[in-house]
Amino acid sequence: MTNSRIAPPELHGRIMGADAAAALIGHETTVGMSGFTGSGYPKAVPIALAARIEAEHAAGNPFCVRVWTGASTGPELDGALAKADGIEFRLPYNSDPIAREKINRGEMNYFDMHLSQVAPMAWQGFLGPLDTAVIEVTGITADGGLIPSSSVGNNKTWIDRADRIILEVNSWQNPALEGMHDIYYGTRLPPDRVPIPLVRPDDRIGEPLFRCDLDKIAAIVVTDMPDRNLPFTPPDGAARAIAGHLLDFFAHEVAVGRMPASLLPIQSGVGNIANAVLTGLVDSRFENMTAYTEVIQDGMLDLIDAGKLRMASATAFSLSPEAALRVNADMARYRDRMILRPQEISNHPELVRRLGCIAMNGLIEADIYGNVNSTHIMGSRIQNGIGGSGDFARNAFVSIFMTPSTAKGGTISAIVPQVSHVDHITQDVQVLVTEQGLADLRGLAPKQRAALIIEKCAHPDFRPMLEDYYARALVSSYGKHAPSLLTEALSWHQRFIETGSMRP
Ligand code: 0RQ
Repeated sequence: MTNSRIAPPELHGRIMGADAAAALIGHETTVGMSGFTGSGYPKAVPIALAARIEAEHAAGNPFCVRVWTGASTGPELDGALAKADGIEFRLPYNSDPIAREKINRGEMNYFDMHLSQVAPMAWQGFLGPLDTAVIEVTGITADGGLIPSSSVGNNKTWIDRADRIILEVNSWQNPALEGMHDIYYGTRLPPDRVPIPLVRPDDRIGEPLFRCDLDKIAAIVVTDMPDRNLPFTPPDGAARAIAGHLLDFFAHEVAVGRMPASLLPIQSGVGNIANAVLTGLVDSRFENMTAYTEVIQDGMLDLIDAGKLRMASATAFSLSPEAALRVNADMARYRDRMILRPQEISNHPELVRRLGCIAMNGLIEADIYGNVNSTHIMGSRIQNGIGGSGDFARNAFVSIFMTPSTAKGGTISAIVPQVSHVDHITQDVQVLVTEQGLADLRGLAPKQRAALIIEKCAHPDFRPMLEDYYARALVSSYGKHAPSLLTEALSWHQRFIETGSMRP
């Protein structure tokens, strides 16, 4: 079989169907797959593997695999394998609803990690060996380089570490992707680490292709399937209000000379609110902006098209189906404005600190002292995972968290006496924004933070309850540095679990 995207003739004999490729994957082995959000994940082999697992289970045979990826993936990977009860262990991030249910029922082990740390931890070795890499690529060049797809994620590490490689060559991906990527091969483990030579978001420090030992390629599967991301919902009133508060904040930071008129490199987290903020920037006065972030969403395309965003560095696209078609149809033009890098570089703490990123991430709840819970609903049900939010929040020039002030139809306050799970400690949360207002917490002591967060961020329906709690904590708390009534602090969550509402 031949395929114009697979240039080396010696590889043509390894082209096979997805079922034959999936048959190479063994029970209880570890599979490192490509994929970061709904971009660049393998689409045929995981489905074939899920069918094989279902057949094995029907025959009474146990079959499961350990799955490592870049981050979340699409339904053909996480959804199909979780539905087949085929995933025994998963890292480093999940947003698939079927997998989420299995995790929250205690049926799937999930190691939720800082995304910058996945590759270094894989190299440290304690995650165990990597048996098979299943990687989507755009093509294979004559000299054996792999042209990356619409996400880079941990692919470099999986290709280097796996004993055996299965490639999916997806002709849906535009060949003009070649040249957009920057694959850096200079990372080392201590004590051999050296500075990463990136000082501006648009620096290229690596190579456009993955290096690959062709002898390790066991199978090549040819596909023609689109990336699948969920569409963004149009910004609602709350999202527009949050965007408005942030634009005022940026204007203030520029006016007082803390940020240049082009701002600092933007990092924008996942979700509709983050996308709405980017959309808000389209009509702002800021020009010549850059992004140093994890994913390129629809809002960033709008900023590029409006001539506001000079360039965006990320590890993946995270585009709605409509925006993915838009990029795919005009890839050669976008290629000059975007760089996709390994996630250990897109999220690297050294680089985030050096560049001075403006980190903007979503949250589930924040408490009156500014601790943030990004992951666990009512303290124990995981929603997605910490993702890259920790990589950026701790190291940013300014770390912003944003949320509507209520959730679930107003039954839940996003501002609570005490978060039920902590992902980001107060020291990593410098600005908190809801549709009600923005609390600039920089330089404030705990009691000052509490007063400001309640005043600026809480919903008016919940503000009196928070004021009452805080006033009593000021009197009765064991210590008066960060006053807390320990037994009462989490009673709001318990009330929700018991009655379906935090309201009394
Ligand atoms: O659940 O769908 O069942 O109704 O949580 O909430 O409002 O859709 O919010 O899409 O902005 O996601 C923190 C999850 C916010 C996201 C989180 C319920 C709510 C809904 C989702 P339903 P929304 P968003 C990396 C950036 C961690 C990873 C990260 C996230 C569901 O931002 O995963 O930051 N962050 N990566 O109803 C109970 C509350 C709730 C609540 C929301 N207080 N209590 N349920 N929900 N608030 C860096 C990059 O560069 C990408």
